Amino acid sequence: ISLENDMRRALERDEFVLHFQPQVDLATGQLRGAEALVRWRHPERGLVSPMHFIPVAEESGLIVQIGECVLRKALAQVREWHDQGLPLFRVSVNISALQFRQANFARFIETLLAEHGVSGEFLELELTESILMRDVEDVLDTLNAIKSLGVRLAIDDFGTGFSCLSYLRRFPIDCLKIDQSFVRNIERTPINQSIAQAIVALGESLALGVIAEGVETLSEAAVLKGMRCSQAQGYLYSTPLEPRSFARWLANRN
Ligand code: G
Ligand code: G
Ligand code: MN
Ligand code: NA
Repeated sequence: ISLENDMRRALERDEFVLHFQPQVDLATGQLRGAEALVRWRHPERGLVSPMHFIPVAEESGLIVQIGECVLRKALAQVREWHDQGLPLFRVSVNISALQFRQANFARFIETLLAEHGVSGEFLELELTESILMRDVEDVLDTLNAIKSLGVRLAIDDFGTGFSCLSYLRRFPIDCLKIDQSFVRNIERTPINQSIAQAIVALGESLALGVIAEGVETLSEAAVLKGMRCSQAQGYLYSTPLEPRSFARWLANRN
């Protein structure tokens, strides 16, 4: 059985689950949001990483259905956490190019928010630079329509794509995510320090939030804090957690 057919069946059998990784304020350590990361709870192979199926899902087009399933689950989880009285925070969802380019993508987001009774301010979409670089006028329309719902827009893996920075002027972006390759060993890697510093400065001057990804050590966090990078995400704070562990993680910190 091909991986593609296996994934179709997984959608029918509801085998995709979300884990959530905390995003914290670097200065105070307070929770600021959570990134939703999909996993496949495979009946024989156990928990399968998205690295092993997202590329095939993108090639086959199945990423559209998987991405819809991820958005539904993320919003259902926000609803559930709200109902359980957890402190409110935003959930970030990774969006693939094919998914973003679906006709009426913004309308789809609007419908999902309404269905789950979740306000747009509790959702952030993580887009890659490659999504933004094609069909600029269409992209701009979609971004504006999404923004009008109150949803936040972040650029994932910032600095790794082939972008021209001028798109930051035109597109209603809220946040840059410093790719983890620039964060790794930043305390003893001058080039990474220079790049991260440049992204923080760019964020400051354009009034964008900046979050460092893949922060693993206290020394990496200290350097980023020294640069006045505002937020961080990474194993130093927590790995991605299943929802119940996430709630426990949050309870233990407050
Ligand atoms: O979660 P990590 O744990 O292994 O994720 C690996 C890769 O898969 C990352 O590049 C991440 O952005 C991507 N990824 C994780 N969840 C999703 C998702 O729901 N949709 C898309 N398109 N990519 C995802
Ligand atoms: O492409 P994107 O940035 O969405 O992917 C996030 C990926 O990074 C996921 O695979 C997630 O599990 C992983 N990740 C999150 N925090 C860390 C970290 O501190 N170190 C490493 N090596 N990976 C991390
Ligand atoms: Mn991401
Ligand atoms: Na990233």
